[in-house]
Amino acid sequence: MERILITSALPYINGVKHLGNLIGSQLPSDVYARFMRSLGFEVMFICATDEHGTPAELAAISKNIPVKDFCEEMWSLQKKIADNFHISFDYFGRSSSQQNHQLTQHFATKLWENSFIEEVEEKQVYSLADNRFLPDRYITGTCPACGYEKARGDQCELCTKQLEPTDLINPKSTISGSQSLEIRTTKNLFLKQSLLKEKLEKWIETKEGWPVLTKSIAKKWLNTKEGLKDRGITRDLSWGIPVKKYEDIWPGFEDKVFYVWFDAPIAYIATTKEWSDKNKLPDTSWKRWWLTDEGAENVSYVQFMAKDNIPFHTISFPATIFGSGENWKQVDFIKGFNWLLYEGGKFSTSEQRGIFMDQALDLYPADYWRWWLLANAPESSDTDFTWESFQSTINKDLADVLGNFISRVASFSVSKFGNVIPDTQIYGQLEKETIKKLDYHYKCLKDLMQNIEIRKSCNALRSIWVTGNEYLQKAAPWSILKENPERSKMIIRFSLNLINLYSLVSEPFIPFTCGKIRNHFQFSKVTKWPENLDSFLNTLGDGHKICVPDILFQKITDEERIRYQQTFSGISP
Ligand code: B3M
Ligand code: ZN
Repeated sequence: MERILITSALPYINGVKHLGNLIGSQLPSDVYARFMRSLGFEVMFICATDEHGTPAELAAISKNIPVKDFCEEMWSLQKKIADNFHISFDYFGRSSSQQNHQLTQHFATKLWENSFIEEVEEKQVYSLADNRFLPDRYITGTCPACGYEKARGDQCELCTKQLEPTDLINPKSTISGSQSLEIRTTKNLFLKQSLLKEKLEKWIETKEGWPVLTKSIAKKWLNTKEGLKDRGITRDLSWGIPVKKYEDIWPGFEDKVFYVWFDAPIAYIATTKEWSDKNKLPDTSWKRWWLTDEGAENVSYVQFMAKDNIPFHTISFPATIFGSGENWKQVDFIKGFNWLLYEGGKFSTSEQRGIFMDQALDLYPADYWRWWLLANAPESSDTDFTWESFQSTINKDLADVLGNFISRVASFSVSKFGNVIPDTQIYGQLEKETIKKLDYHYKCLKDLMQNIEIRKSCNALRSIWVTGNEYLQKAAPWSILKENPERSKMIIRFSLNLINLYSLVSEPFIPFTCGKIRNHFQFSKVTKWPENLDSFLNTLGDGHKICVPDILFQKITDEERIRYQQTFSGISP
């Protein structure tokens, strides 16, 4: 049987991520991993912090601690937050691991041996005050085209013109503000991905089922000069994976490290090795996921990411793998996401606009956020988080539909029949019709999840919940209690079986609540989703204990909504 390898784009280390980052990769990949596990697939779900590069160095400098310590701290924090959101990684590693050092250097060597790397002399901006080369986006100045004074060295944000740092008028370092900049010559290693154009093109052509968003971005990059330009894969920095190990091949690179986007995707593989090493497993256990001659030919590999990461995953990383000439597993399916906006604008770290993952958990349980984000996942276009939408979605879907059903069934049952379900008659016509409807939505849910259609899956799941409410309303066990107590009990038995079903099929989306429900009602452990709802909905019978659970979902009040709207609107710039 096929095995499923899932990677979530690696969150950058420089700070706590916001809700837009969460729905862009970690959360949808978690739902998919949980779903595939519940179909019985063997799943490997991998993520790690992306730790190298200038932003990490600068964040550490601003906190006045060594970058190594900063990363260590941030890794623990990011891991803790992911755990609190119930993201079920099989392993959450670090791109700075020894495993990634070795593997990145291994790939570079292979690429060199296969003539896909060359040394290139370049002119770059050096800041005397900062004592370092400045990446393009750390240089600001006046845009020669429109006169905007805060244009960055790679692009003017106002008129969107692509720039070279040397185009800027009055350039200065964004780090120190210093204007003592000079142009120095430096040499870097370049990956000659243009040589792999045909191979990449053919490979992408075979990906018929890729989402439109993924494929259109990949094609755009393949077919523009810019896209397949040979890329510098080393930098003049101290924090990163050193190139110097290969000084016999690359003299003069002693003070350079690999570019963060070169080593980050390699960390998907290295993190799986980290998992295997941590668990003291033999190398075969990670290789069977990643090498097609060691078992990975039976792996289906799915990546999750926000749209700005797609070019690196459809062009640069596949080029690295092809260029190595080795049998590494290439991705089979890329699920890309558009942006999540916050109340009509951008999430902004610097302006403290929007909600960050740690803050979110201080306000409401993880499942509230999970449900809203998944039900509104920015799949076909950008979507907007608004407090109004959050309040109404949670209050309606979770409190009124799901939560209310469960508490009504449990309270009625306990108050009329005591703490166990007594022997009841077999299901009647209405129950059979309800099973039919449920079956339809259940099949939709499974199909949609197989295709990783997150929003539509949420709709299907919601329909399953709604079907239960409609059933209960129609069956009205309270109104027939006197004249037909047996039927009333049967309705409750059926409803209790529905709760069992809900807690199973909602698990990928709201796992914490589902765990709570299963515990509370002492539902036995089901590891696999049922083939057939008919028999599953007959699982619980006489003698099954029930008691009334605490309120599962507190409603969000208008007062809360208004208060939080203000709190998170950001500081005025
Ligand atoms: N670190 C995501 C970002 O910060 C980036 C993903 C790397 S995946 C190999 O935009
Ligand atoms: Zn401009």
